[in-house]
Amino acid sequence: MRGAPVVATALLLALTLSCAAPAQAAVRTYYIAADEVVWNYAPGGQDEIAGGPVPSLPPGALGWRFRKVLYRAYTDASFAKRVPVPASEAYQGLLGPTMHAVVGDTLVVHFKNDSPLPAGIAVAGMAGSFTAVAPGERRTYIWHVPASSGPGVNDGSSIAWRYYSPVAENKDENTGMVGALIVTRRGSARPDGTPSDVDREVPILFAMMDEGQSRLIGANIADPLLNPKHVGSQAANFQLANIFFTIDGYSYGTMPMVTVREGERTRWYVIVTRSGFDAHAPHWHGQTLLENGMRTDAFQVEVDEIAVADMIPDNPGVWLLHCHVQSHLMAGMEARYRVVP
Ligand SMILES: [Cu+2]
Repeated sequence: MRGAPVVATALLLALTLSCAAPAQAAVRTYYIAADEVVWNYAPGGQDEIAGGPVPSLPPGALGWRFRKVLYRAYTDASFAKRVPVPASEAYQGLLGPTMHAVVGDTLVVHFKNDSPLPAGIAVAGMAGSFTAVAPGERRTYIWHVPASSGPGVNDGSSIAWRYYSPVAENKDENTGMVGALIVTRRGSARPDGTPSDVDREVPILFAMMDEGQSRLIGANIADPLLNPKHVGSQAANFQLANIFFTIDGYSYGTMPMVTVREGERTRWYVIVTRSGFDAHAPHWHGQTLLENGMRTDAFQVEVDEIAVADMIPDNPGVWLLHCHVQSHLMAGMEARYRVVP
């Protein structure tokens, strides 16, 4: 009869574990709209790293500005007032608002489609049925966050998933619809869902944006303000000329700087779009990070992957963060971050 003590021990362990659970599962509610905006891949027109104006675009390019559809957070169901983006998060650019959940939570996303295209939200790593939401319509999505969507045994206290629109998936992403959901392990989260062993989270999108594959390419071609040279889709080099290599939608150092403090436990979530055809190689100058438990200052992130890397900045200054794939770097896939003492 060796079963009984084993069962009793298991029960005791289960009771101990459940009593040790520090917080109740929460319902986390977000109001997110798909908004049409005019996006500029190089606002200001200056190469903030090399100096001088950004390089001229090749023949066949429309310009630096394109209509896009971005996810943006609103304060409530009226969708009248946007959640303000603090200056410290201005770098997030075209990346959608970051959502947080803890394993066991329920995530409720009220979605309003203020774009001219059918669109919606799905979350990678999370089961759910999807139907496209027509322009002007709304839908509420509810996801229960299972352990199988949370950190694995070799992960830290949190991981990230992309959320996206799966109507015409790669085209939706090239149109601009992509954001991050961070899922924290139960027992490792603050009340707001952020991991308690991290002081600062920086989700960042390495994106090859292919405007020829945007669902708004027709509208962009037809707009003389955005396409002053009246480039047509049959123009020579059209496809390659309208690809932009960006970090959070910015090229040539035009991304507002990420600012972190010396000693601050900083977690970078490097999200690579799934519609690109190249891996990226983020490289941080000035500090090192731990990625997969290994010390590095650069690593490769494949198409459709998200890498998590932890940095404790110890070297104040303004530093480069760029892609080390040479053709991407030459095309402006570079940004800066600042470490303040
Ligand atoms: Cu790259």
